[in-house]
Amino acid sequence: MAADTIFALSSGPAGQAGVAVIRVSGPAAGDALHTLITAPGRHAKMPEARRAAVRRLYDPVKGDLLDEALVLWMPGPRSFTGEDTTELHTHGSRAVVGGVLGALGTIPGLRPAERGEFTQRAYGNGRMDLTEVEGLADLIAADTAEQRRQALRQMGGALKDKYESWREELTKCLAHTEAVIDFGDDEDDVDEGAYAAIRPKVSGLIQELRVHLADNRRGEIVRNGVRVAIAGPPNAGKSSLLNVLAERPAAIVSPIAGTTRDVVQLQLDIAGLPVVLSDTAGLRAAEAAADDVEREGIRRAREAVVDSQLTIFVWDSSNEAEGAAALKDLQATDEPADVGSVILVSNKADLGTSATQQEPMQAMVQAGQPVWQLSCKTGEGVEAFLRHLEDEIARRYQTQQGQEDAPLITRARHRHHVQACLSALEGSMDPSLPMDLAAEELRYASAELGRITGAVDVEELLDVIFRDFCIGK
Ligand SMILES: Nc1nc2c(ncn2[C@@H]2O[C@H](COP(=O)(O)OP(=O)(O)OP(=O)(O)O)[C@@H](O)[C@H]2O)c(=O)[nH]1
Ligand SMILES: [Mg+2]
Repeated sequence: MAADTIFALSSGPAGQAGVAVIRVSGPAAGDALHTLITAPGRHAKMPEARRAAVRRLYDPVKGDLLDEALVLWMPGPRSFTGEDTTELHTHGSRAVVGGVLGALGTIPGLRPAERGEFTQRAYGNGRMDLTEVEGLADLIAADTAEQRRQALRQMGGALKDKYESWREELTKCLAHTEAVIDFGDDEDDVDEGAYAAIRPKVSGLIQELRVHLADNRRGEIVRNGVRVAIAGPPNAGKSSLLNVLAERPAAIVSPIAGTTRDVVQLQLDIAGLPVVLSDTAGLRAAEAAADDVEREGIRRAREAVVDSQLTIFVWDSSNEAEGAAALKDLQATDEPADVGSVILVSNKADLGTSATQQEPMQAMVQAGQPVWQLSCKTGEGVEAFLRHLEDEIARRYQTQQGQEDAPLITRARHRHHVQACLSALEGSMDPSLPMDLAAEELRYASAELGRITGAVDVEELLDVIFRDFCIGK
């Protein structure tokens, strides 16, 4: 256990809330509580462990009354950090919070906590593994319902359980190979025979890892946001559509073709998922662009499309030929947009209906893609399009029924180690490999899983992970 006792304001900034929560953790947490609740010249009784109690708090140096607060005394190891912990639910004003923090600072053995230090202690005391710590960080940062669901799953140990069960399985396999290596005789067929016994287990694991990796990066996308780009020829009404989605004039709209140049980005909550929506410069041939600035805008627009999970392709229904040329051009870029990831929008329906006679729209329509006829000006068709966009995002990224418990990879870090584990497992299956080398591969595979949960050397990682936290967590 850490020698010093730390304290911090764990709720938001002081002065903006009815209640503030101040946390104290470490060996002196009990004494600190006792000191604060003791009125000058009187004796105080500690509250019962894990029972909320109302107490007056006093400044131990000046004897001033600081607040009347709800206090909690949670002796370790049954606390968040695993250490003795005191929690003070005070009134939220600056004067109260400042007074209590100041008073705590005068108590010997106490010091203010660093960023993420409470959680780091929880991890250090084995209360959480690294994936649970990451889940907690995600929960604190969650903006949308799906992010919350995913973070709660991970914080509850769903990923940890998966990786630990795989590691246990590998440990059993290793025990088997080691027994054979230690006690087997020198005949050649011993190697192969012994490995044959665990071969089905390893190949089962390989299968599970492959399924785990083939997740379309859903967990990472839920965590970082679904990127949706609005693209199309100039003047089609892309910025108008962004404004409709944002419900405010976020981007400049004008009848001049080539108005938008920079990528205009905003965050939305669609179907409980964080969506990063980008409005982009109108796509037209480089020669047709007004100047270098517009050309750079077009380059960025293409980049935004390639980087996005979903593209809303917008054209002016009274000028379908221009839309067709831009779409064809976009599909011809190095990484052609996957047809299923494009939503076709024929805007300015008030000016006439798009017949979608042009290639490549026609081909997409024939392949079953709907075309959303709408008008940003009159609002017709907008409702139906919005509902479709929402359904599409929900279908791809919301947790579906029956998947509630399947933990997803939420960070590139996990993917890296799972991938390395898989490679090692595949390596161990090589029939020409002698038993001791196959065992070495299994050991390596197991260590890769241990790196995800923190069971195996991760010192250099800890700073990066805990830096994400705020002070007081
Ligand atoms: N009649 C009609 N005009 C529209 C509609 N939507 C947008 N406009 C007009 O079309 C013009 C271009 O709209 P923007 O939203 O700026 O188009 P854009 O695609 O962002 O254009 P660039 O940024 O230049 O590529 C503006 O004058 C809009 O008012 C619509 O549904 N019907
Ligand atoms: Mg625009």
